[in-house]
Amino acid sequence: NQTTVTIPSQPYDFACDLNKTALVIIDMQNDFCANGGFGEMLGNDITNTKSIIPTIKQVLDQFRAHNLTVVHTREGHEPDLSDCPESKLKRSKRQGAGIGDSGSMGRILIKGEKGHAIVEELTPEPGEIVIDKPGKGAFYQTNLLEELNARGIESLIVTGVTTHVCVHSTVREANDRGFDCLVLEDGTAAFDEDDQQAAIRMFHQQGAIFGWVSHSAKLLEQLK
Ligand code: TIU
Repeated sequence: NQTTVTIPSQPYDFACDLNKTALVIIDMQNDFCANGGFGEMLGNDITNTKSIIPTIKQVLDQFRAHNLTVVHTREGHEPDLSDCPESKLKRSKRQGAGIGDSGSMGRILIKGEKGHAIVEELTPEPGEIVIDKPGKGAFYQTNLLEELNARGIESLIVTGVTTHVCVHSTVREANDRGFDCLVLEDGTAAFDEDDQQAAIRMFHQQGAIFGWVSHSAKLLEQLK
């Protein structure tokens, strides 16, 4: 039962079998997308990261309607910070509010706290894969590769935040593991528009060096 679709993309059309494709939603957590979260406490403007929630929801709804594979990731650490490298912790503290410190949504980037939770609109449903990751890339110290291999997944449609940090790290890791990645430009965001533009260009330059870039409408056209 093969359902191959072709999605107009940069630098050229992206083709995939939807039954071997997963929607990956990276770190759409309150800490990065909600007022009062870590992102905002660090002085970032969360307008852009918050604005992509409805776009991702539209794509998620279609993946759910077609019973396709969905992966959600969350960046975060154990309450005792045993899975947080000292180097990451030290650098986070230099910004004012650090990992594990208390904020208006509980302890920053700590599992179980409100800030760590995925924004309400995109709450995972039973049967969807939820990956808790201590790093920026979703493959590092997680079972994501095993989960994808178990389902025969070969291609990833990637969304989430932030484009230049966790989305980039994850797409680069996925490339080295043999996955084809399509990034949705309007389904990803960085706090800063220059970072967004640069990150998007880096995916598809040099003949899709890390993958393809398209827009949600072009994907949704194929999921009707
Ligand atoms: N999810 C993710 O991108 N984590 C970050 O720390 N991003 C920043 O842009 N800082």
